[in-house]
Amino acid sequence: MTSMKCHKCAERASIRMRQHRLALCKEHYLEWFVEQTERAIHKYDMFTRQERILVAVSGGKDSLALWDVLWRLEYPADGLYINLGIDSEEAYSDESERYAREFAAERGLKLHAINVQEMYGETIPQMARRTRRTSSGRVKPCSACGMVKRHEMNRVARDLGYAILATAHNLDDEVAILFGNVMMWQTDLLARQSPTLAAAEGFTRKVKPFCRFYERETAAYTLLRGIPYIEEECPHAVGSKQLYYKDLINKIEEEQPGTKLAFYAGFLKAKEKGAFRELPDAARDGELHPCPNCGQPTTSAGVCAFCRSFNL
Ligand code: Q46
Ligand code: ZN
Ligand code: ZN
Repeated sequence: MTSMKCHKCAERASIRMRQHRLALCKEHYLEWFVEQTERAIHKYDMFTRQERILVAVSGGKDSLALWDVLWRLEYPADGLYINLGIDSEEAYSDESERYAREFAAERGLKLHAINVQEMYGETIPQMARRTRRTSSGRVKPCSACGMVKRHEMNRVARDLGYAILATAHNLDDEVAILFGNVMMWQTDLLARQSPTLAAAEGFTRKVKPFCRFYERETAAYTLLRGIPYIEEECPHAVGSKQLYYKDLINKIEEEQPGTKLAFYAGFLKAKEKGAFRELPDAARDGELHPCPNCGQPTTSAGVCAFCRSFNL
């Protein structure tokens, strides 16, 4: 917080954003944040008010902020919560579900809640252990977790007829992903990293309306709106590459405010000009075809990785 004045009304500013050379009071910040979201929705052709949206909510600050903004903008957005069965001292998964449910109930919004253990007989850490996703004796459930979340989000969106799947990735997330993709020159992933990923071959359109917000901006929104959320991070995030990249990039941002946005916006501009195009099917690892068990698109021979992991 700062003693600067709001650029719009001369009240005391609640937040100063060096990267935008902007300081705003609470009221004008909340207004600005909603306007900026609406701008991103239009700029990247994400969706219209005629399309049904499914928001992936984790109970954390970003996803609840996204659902709140879409609700205030009167978009028809329902929520999807996936209980992964991740335990910790604070019972991470059950607690985060409670925040998601309370948020929905307070606003009269529809929340679809899924429990992975109830549906597939195992929690994510149990499945990761059984399929030997470990490193130096410790379970590393993140790859399994990512796969299950992608599978379930797509399944629910398709089964229930949602045109859009919205996730709350912010600029810090996107920049960390971009940095990782560039470090490994994963050109196929660079081709697909985008604020709007068109629907294709059994996949719902995926959008990231918060992709231009710094993490501290989404945090400030949630705080100033007084939205209760789970503050605890998933215990498995500790030591992840993503967090390591975020720390590195934050150090650069401190020295040179605006670096994150410039890095990401420059990437999107390069893509607009034709960089990192998606390869035609024939040049990929394998052609996409529906999994014979669950019907979702896969490039694996036989059943998809999700069905294989759960022995379905
Ligand atoms: S929830 Fe799942 Fe994350 Fe936890 S197990 Fe890893 S991927 S860290 S976003
Ligand atoms: Zn103001
Ligand atoms: Zn399958």
